[in-house]
Amino acid sequence: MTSRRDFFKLTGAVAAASVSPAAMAALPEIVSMDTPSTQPPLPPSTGRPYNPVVTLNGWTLPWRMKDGVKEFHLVAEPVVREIAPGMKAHLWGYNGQSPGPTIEVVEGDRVRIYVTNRLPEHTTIHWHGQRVPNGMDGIGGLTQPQIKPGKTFVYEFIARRPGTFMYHPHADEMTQMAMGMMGFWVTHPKGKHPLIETVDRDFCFLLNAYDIDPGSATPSVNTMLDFNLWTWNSRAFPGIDSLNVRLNDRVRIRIGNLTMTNHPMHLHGVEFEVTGTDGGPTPKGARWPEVTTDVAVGQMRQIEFRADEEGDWAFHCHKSHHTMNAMGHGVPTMIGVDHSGLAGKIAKLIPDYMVMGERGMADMAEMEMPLPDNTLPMMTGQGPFGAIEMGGMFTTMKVRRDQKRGDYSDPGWYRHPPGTVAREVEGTVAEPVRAPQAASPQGTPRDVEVTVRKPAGHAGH
Ligand SMILES: [Cu+2]
Repeated sequence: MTSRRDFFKLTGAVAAASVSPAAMAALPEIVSMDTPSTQPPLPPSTGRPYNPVVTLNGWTLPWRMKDGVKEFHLVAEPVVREIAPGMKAHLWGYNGQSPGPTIEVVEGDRVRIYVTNRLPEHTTIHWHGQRVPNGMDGIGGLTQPQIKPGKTFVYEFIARRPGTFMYHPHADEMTQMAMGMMGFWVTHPKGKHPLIETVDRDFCFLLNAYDIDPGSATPSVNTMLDFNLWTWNSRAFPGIDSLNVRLNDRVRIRIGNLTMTNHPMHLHGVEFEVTGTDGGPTPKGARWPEVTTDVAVGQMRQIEFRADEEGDWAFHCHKSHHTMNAMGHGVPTMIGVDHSGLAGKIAKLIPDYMVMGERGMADMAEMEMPLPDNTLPMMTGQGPFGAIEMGGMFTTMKVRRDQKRGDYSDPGWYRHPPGTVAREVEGTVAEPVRAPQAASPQGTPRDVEVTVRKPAGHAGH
């Protein structure tokens, strides 16, 4: 992995009219990120020690210590975010990316966050879940004046409660969250905490969703439910990095949901417990084993487990439409419909015409069909055994015996021990023994054929 220094691009002076160059020089430097790939953890250089988190396809914002206060500088601005290779979205975010950088502090830290607004409209930041003085809660109009374009505001409070939090605007919220304005916040405990375990790896990311028409780059901000890109930290599979861990590591994954629907998050291979929410650590007697936990809108969940099974384990939202990308949601169900003859006739008129979904949709994932510019195939990704047929909120957790402590790099595909992979059975399969069937009133029973017929106009076309 490249060193942090290579990734950090210090940007020039801020064009804020409200702050003089002298005053601006007194603010913390603006640090910006220009890549959507997962950055290595940022160990604390000052203050109390902690085990830093790794933000999936994200990064942690450096701070400076000034007179015992941790100072951060967030810049709200338009950004270009690669959702996955082949598609870039025009979003709004912070410090070069959407979501913005993760902020990591320690319980009891006094923090000062400068917020410079480079958006075309006003904004604020709300510190979701945290104990703050009311005037620091970031609700435009209610607890503070809006931050106008070009202006810089400062927030200051003590991070009183350890836990898993997020930040987002509370100003023109529908637009600004639909455009990607959000970020993660972790407050580490200041010492041994009876309900917060020490873990070897601590991952975090936000669930978000966009409605971006194929061929375009800007989200539709008025969409209420019918989003077509389901993302983790504004990345869709195969753009989401894998979670790479060492065998027997204790792992924590922190997840926050800023979409408009719930996401049942499902991890293969192990059982986990929900050890905390944005409300704080879960009492031990209220924890139970799960393999799926629902993260409702505006909620955060942290799950923990021991990664004691080697392999490449799927980790995804269990809503099957949320593991699909933009292309394909408007396609009618064609299973069982016989296209023979028809395709040839249409192909004479439309050379690229392709029949879709006659035997299910898997054919589409295997033949990489041509797409409009700037969109993603519905089901995609190549694994060691072929097409993975996933998109959206999907990735893998790679558990390896030889992964080094503190090494978050991708170990490649799992090499299964001989005899441990599901395989084809040779030879013919005997017909099952069936109970004798009475002749149907219409005549002799014919071969079962699945035909799906939808009422006319059901697809809404
Ligand atoms: Cu989902």
